[in-house]
Amino acid sequence: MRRKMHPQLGVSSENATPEYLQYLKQMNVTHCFVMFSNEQSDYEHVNRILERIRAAGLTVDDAGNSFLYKHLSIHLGLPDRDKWIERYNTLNRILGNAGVPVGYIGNSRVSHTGYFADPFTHGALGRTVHMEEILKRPPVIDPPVSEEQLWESFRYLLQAALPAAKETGMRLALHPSDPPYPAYEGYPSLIHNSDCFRRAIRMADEIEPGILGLKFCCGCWLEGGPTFGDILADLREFVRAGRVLTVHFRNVSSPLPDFTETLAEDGYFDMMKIMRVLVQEGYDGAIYPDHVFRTSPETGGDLAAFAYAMGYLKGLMNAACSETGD
Ligand SMILES: [Mn+2]
Repeated sequence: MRRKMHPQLGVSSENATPEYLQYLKQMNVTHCFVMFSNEQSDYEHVNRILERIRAAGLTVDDAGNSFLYKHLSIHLGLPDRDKWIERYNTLNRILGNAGVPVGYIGNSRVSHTGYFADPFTHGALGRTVHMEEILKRPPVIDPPVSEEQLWESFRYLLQAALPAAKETGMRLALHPSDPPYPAYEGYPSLIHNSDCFRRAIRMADEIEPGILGLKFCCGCWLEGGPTFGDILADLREFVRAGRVLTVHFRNVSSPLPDFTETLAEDGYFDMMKIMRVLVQEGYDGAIYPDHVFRTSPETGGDLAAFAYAMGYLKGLMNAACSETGD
């Protein structure tokens, strides 16, 4: 039997409790990522939390601090960016030295119109995007940043981040812009189609080859639809190139301009096709259900929503493996 991909769920520096770690164990989830808060991103806290998670039998695939790696000063090249890049790199060094093989890099903007119950959510609240509404929003920055300025800021970040990651053998995973629309809220999106990913990899490889990889977010690919790329062909290409560091396994109601996130089983794409590509290509990295509905705390809330999504993901994974005799 070939080594399978491993489903993962998230642990935060706040919820790394014995109860939560046991919940993961009881679902036979053996891998996780860890999100650190600003208060707990120093050497002592990071190592203490990683030890606690590992002592519970979990393997940490990837980790970071979303305040730092998503910092707008870094992405838009604002005057104070060096301070934030330094803090970001310090955390990556701590994580890399602690044996975390994958950190995060840049760009992961996430916007939405709101969380609503609609025919796609079965009464739960689902993340919804109406592009027309988002495009009416005022710019968050003045003067606006051009696409070339954004890419130059990304190159500047890569020049600092890649050598630091290389020191500890860490790789860095880049997520698409969400929604993957070329520009909104006053600045462009770095990754709004699969060619943007190819450009980012070329740029990174000129600085330090092989370190930049992808959070292959099926959700973003499907939000963009054909405008983003051919999800199955792109997935095959990036897996074969060894660039997929984690997969976000998520479905939506339709491509842009309007979508709601759905259960994996009833969005517009057949998620089994994605699973088959991953199994056929021998993908052995992390796979994560990504976003879930907001449901009532009285009936389990996030824990129930993630348990359902994880069970479904594992069912498809095992079905795809049996098809290929794995
Ligand atoms: Mn994602």
